[in-house]
Amino acid sequence: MASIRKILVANRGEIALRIIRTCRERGIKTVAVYSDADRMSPHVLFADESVFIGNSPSSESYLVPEKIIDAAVITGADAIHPGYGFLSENAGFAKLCIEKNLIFIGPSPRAIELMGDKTKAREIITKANVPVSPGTESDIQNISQAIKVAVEIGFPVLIKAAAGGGGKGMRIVHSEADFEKSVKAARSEAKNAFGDERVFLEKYLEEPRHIEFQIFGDSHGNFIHMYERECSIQRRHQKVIEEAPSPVITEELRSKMAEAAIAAAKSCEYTGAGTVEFLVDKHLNFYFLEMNTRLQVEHPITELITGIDLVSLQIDVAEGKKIPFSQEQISPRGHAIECRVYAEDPSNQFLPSTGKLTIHRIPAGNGVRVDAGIEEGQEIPIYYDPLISKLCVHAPDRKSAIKKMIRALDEYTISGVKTTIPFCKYTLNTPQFREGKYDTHFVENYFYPEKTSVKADDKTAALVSALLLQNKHHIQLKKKKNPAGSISNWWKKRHNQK
Ligand code: MV4
Repeated sequence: MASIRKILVANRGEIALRIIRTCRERGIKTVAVYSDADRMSPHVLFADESVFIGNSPSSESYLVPEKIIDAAVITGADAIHPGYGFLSENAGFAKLCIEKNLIFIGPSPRAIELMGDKTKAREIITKANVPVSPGTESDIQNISQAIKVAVEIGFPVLIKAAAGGGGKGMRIVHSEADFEKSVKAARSEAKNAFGDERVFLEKYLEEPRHIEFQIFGDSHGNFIHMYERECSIQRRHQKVIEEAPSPVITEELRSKMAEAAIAAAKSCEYTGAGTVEFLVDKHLNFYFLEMNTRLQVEHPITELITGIDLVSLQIDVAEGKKIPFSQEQISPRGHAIECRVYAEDPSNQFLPSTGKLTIHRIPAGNGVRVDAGIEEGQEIPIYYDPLISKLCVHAPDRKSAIKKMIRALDEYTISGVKTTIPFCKYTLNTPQFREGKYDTHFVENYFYPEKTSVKADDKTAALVSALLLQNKHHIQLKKKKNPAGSISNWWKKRHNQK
């Protein structure tokens, strides 16, 4: 059993800070890596040591396996935590770590590879008796055969890239007439994006909800789940609001899906933290979508409802320890919501809003957790994901969690860039969200950007609201009819004495 003493964090921003914090608590030393654009970034200052790894574009720094490995070897790290994105789901990188005697904090290269190939994943998942949306058994070899399958399962169908995920190389096809040209378009998009033109076919589910299960495996063959997260509020295949537990699934469905998630994890002898994604239709049928072989952005809401530190458990499992509790000992408590605060303009198609974070005052208080990666005064680098922070709340029930989140969003002051905060406030106030009746098409169906547009620039708006708040207090004080000991009386007395 290896004892990890020093971890290189192969990431940046909030997730690098998140990982370093747990390392601190455990007395594990940390090494940060940074690109040119990140010379002054918080994760660099926060780690015990740091290594410069190259130019700002991630293709020349955070995505170069050799640079990360060299940094780990030079600093004498025993393990590498990849965070999410970048090299976290790169089987070749995980293999390279093992070859260099570094512990990769994540699953085996084989599990990453199996689940990364969506056709292979479909195959082994089907064998494990987990429901998948009906479709082709492997990638499309022959158009007329594929058309047969499409006719059999019925239109609309969805063409997906085998190397895909995140929506690239997908095409919805509504009729036989459009089929061949859609396959061609999807193939060329897939080839461009992944260097792999293989595509396959699935029945297209029209109004699905995206519900995912957090799972964990250890190297002793134990598997547990930590319940689900509802992630249907997305735009451009990027989640913005997540909550746990899901407001729609019944206890019966929850245990069926949990069982399927564990079966998926077992099917690839999964170790470490993983997420099994499902689509759930309006009749509450569920279908395996994909398995993410990493820690997810939205993991804090699972931490909030279970009280488990997922990064710490990842380290335990990477050290070869058994998961130190049983399934029965995990009991979810209350309700958690995450709002992702991106430097993006919701009134302009969620395009990145670049600039300097001139004011960044984060909310606090009972049941509020903010994982931020950028500090006031810092420029938001254009090279990476424009996530400023993840605002999470935890309350005894869903209603109070929504109220708490609205309070926290109101308290959050940002200026210098546009953010997704107005979008989150809007969404939390819609009847669809409040009643928990929303699916993955929420943004296109119910979001009208003009509802959140701010007329004045943000800085002026922040100043005006601060002044209005002050003024409220003045009015209250003046309204009181000379209460004994009031500030004004006290001041007058003092003044007259002089
Ligand atoms: C689907 C689907 C409907 N039916 N598969 C989107 C990203 C990629 N991971 C798979 N995706 C989808 N697969 C079938 N058979 C709809 C989507 C989809 C989606 C899924 C989850 C969350 C948001 C989404 C937005 C558009 C499409």
